[in-house]
Amino acid sequence: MVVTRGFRGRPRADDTTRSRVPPGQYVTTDFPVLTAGPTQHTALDDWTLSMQLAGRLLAQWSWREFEALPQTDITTDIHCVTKWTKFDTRWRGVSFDDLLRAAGLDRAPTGFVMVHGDGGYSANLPIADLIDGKAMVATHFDGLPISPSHGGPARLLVPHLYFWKSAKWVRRIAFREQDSPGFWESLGYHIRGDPWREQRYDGDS
Ligand SMILES: Nc1nc2c(c(=O)[nH]1)N[C@H]1C(S)=C(S)[C@@H](COP(=O)(O)O)O[C@H]1N2
Ligand SMILES: [Mo]
Repeated sequence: MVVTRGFRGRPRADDTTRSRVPPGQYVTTDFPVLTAGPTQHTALDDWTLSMQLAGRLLAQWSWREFEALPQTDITTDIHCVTKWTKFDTRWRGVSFDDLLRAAGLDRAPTGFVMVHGDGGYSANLPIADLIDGKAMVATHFDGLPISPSHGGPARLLVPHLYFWKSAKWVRRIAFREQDSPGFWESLGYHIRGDPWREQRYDGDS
C-alpha cells in the first residue's frame, strides 16, 4: 500500500508554463543522464542505507527493510544547472521525514547533512531543505525501479534545488554541525543551489 502524506513541492502560483521555469532554464521532454564518472551498480543484497552522526551509526536499513518503510508518491518539476528543466516527473520513495522517524529521531540532530553516493559523489544540504515533505530517497521513477544511469536502486530527490543536490546511488547520510561543500560545491558550484534565485556558482547571491 502506498501512503502519500503531504509531500509538498514548491507551491505553484499558477499553472502557466512561464511560472514553472526558473530563470535561465529551458524545458526539455527527455531525461538527460549527467554523471561525473561511471554508472554505479550495487547488488540489492549488498545495498544498505546508513545515517551517521560524527562517525557513529544512527540507523541502517537493508534493501528489504528500506522497502518496508512508508512510501510517498510525488510528481514534481526538476531543474539541472546545465539549464534543462523537466516538468511533472513522477517518483516514489521514502520521504526524509519518514526516514528520520524510522531512525527513531523526532528531529535531525544537526543543521546539515552530507549525502554520499556510491562512486565518491557527495552533496551538502541544510536540514531545512530536506524536511516537511521537501525531499525523499527515491526508488521508483515513472512507475518503474529507477534505472542505474539515473541513480537506481535509490537516489536522493530534492526537487526544489538544482538537480546536482539529488545524489544518485545514495548510501550514506552524515549529519553535520556545519555546512561544508560536497563534490560540485567544492568545484565552484553554489553552496545551496536554489534555481529560483539562480544560485548556480559560488558567489551568486
Ligand atoms: N552519485 C552521483 N549523483 C549525482 C551525480 C553524479 O555524478 N554522481 N550528478 C548530479 C548531477 S550534476 C545531476 S544534474 C543529476 C543528474 O541526474 P540524472 O542523470 O538522473 O539526470 O544527478 C546528480 N547526482
Ligand atoms: Mo547537473
